[in-house]
Amino acid sequence: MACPLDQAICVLVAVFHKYSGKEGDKNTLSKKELKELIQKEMTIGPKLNEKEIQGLMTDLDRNGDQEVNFQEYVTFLGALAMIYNEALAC
Ligand SMILES: [Ca+2]
Ligand SMILES: [Ca+2]
Repeated sequence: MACPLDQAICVLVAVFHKYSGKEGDKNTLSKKELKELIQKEMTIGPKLNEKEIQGLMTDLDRNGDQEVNFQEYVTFLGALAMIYNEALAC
């Protein structure tokens, strides 16, 4: 039986690669790929406008190469985990 945490991490990795391989570098998310990932895989996705997605991209792209690599994606997930933790903690 798969362990929940292992499974969750596998999902995080699989989602990244599901979108990163669509165009350009297979191991990084272009702005278009990131946008698609956010819109299709997150509840909040459809609520974000173009400007907010652009802002998110700028925040995530720490090394400024216009692509979100796996390390930058993990930083994003870490920030999300912090938000979820605050939202769920009573
Ligand atoms: Ca790509
Ligand atoms: Ca980058």
